Parts: sequence; C-alpha cells; structure tokens
Amino acid sequence: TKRHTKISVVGVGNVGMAIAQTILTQDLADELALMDAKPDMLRGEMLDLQHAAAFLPRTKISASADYSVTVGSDLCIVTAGARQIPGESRLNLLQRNVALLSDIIPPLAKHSPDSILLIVSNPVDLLTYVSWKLSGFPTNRVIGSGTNLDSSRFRFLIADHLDVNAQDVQAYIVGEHGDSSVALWSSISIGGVPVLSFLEKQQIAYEKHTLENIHKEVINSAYEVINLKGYTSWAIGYSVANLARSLLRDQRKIHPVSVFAKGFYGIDCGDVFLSLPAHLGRGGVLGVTNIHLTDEEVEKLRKSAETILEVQNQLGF
Ligand code: LAC
Repeated sequence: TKRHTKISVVGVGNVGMAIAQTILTQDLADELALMDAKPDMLRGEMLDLQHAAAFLPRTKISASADYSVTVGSDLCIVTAGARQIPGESRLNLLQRNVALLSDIIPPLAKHSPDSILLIVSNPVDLLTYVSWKLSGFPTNRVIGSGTNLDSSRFRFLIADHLDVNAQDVQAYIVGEHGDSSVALWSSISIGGVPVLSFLEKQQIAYEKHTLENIHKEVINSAYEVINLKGYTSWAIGYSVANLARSLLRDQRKIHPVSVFAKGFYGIDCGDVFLSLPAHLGRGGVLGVTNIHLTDEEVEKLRKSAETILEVQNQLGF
C-alpha cells in the first residue's frame, strides 16, 4: 500500500510556489501544506491551487501562518527568506536569513520530528548547517538543494553545446552553491561515453577552456536570470521536485546536494555542508558516492569547504 505522504512548503514566494505547483503536477504527495507569514497571500495561493483540482491528481492542500498546519510532514521544504538583489552574492543574504530560519526551524522540527528537512533558502549550504544545528535532526535528514540546480544548468549547457539531450549528459557540479562551486570534468559522460572520447568520436574540437567557460556560464547565467527577472523560480522548482521524488519515492538516486560533508573526499576542516553526489531515499541521505576526482578537483573542493567555513565560523552556532 502506498504510504501517505505529506509535504510542507515554508515560504510561498516565487520559489515556493514553483515547487508547490511541480509537487502537484508530479503527484508527489497526498497532502501539501503551505506556510508563510502573510495570511492573505497564503490563502490566495491555496485557493488558486485548489481551483485546479479537476486537472490534477487529488492532493489535500492546506495553508496557515501557524506551524500546526505542517504537523506530521514527511518532507519540510524551506524556501523562506530574502532573495538576492541583482548583483548580490548569495553569501550576502546570510544574516537576514539566519535570523529568519532561527525562528522557523525549531517549531517546524517540533511539529514533524521524523521529517526530512530540505533547505532551499540562500546561502543554502550555510543555512542547511544552521538548520541542522537548530533542528537537532541527524545529518542524514538535513539536506540543502545545493548544486542539484547548478548541475542541471551545467548539463543543459553541455547538451546545448554538443547537440544532445541533457538527460543523457551525466555531469556534476559540487561544493558551494555559489562562486566557489567545482565542475567535475573528469567524470562527465554522454550516454555513458566519457566526454573527452565522445568529443573525439564526434570530431568536435575540444579546448579545455571551452569546458571551463561552460562552468563559468553556469554561475553567470544564474546571476543573469536574477538581473533580468529579479529572481529564479522555474528551474529551482523542478530541481527541488526532482529531489522530493527521489526522497519520498525512495528512488535511491544520486543527486549533487548539500550534505554533511566532513569525512568525505578528504574534507576534514569542520562540520560543513556542501554538495556531494549523494544517494537519496526515504531515509534522506543514504550515503555519499565515491566518484573519482582529479587532484585539482579535490583541491578546489577543499577550497570551497574553506570558503563556507570562513563565514560559518563567525555565525556562533
Ligand atoms: C539559483 C538560486 C536557487 O541558483 O540560488 O537559481
């Protein structure tokens, strides 16, 4: 018998609603609870989603500014927080959003003590660490959306460059969901064919800087979306629904997401959360995959961990 699943989305701005809509269209939960501090907008969003019931799989949709609406959730997705202003780095959002999550996480965890926390608010790696400390949950049940989205952008750009389907491009970006993220060139494959031999077979001119430019474009294009429309929403919405499916349907799929990284890939500099290729299932993080990294990639990943810890160590958690 299919297990009853409840997802709570805390923060129903553009990101939260993109996630909520994708959860409904992909039939990922029996119950969807929406939470935000603005009761009118919250009720408006709930009614607007409920009115689509005739076109969607049946999902009980509730909404309240009170945490009781989230009770007994299997997955709590947190998108609440200020968003980047054009040109602002994600790290700059930190103080505003640490204060907000300090109010949100304890009651949310109390109402759903067995849930998986999935943090989306930025800077996501630091806020996932803060959520871990505030919730008291074991590390396997505290995850940040991390570079699952960066990796999707990476796969899109590689696929576009090589005229193939992004779903056939296996490529990871790991580390900070931010400027110090690391593109794992050495493990990119197209339909299982390592990218360098794929390029040779297709007689596509290969320049190392071409691949490095694609990584830079992943970072810059996220800033560009914010500069052009003020926020990102659709890609993060699909990215988080993709994670929710793997978690709640126990898919045991590998995703690059922000996990408790100490002890993996030589990261021993502190209790840091950053994105690594992790197996996700009903128990949350089931394990971290050991893929081969070149010495250069290991060094960049270590630097990314240090970038996060430099800021994190000033937080006082
Ligand atoms: C982005 C936000 C989710 O990368 O950080 O679009």
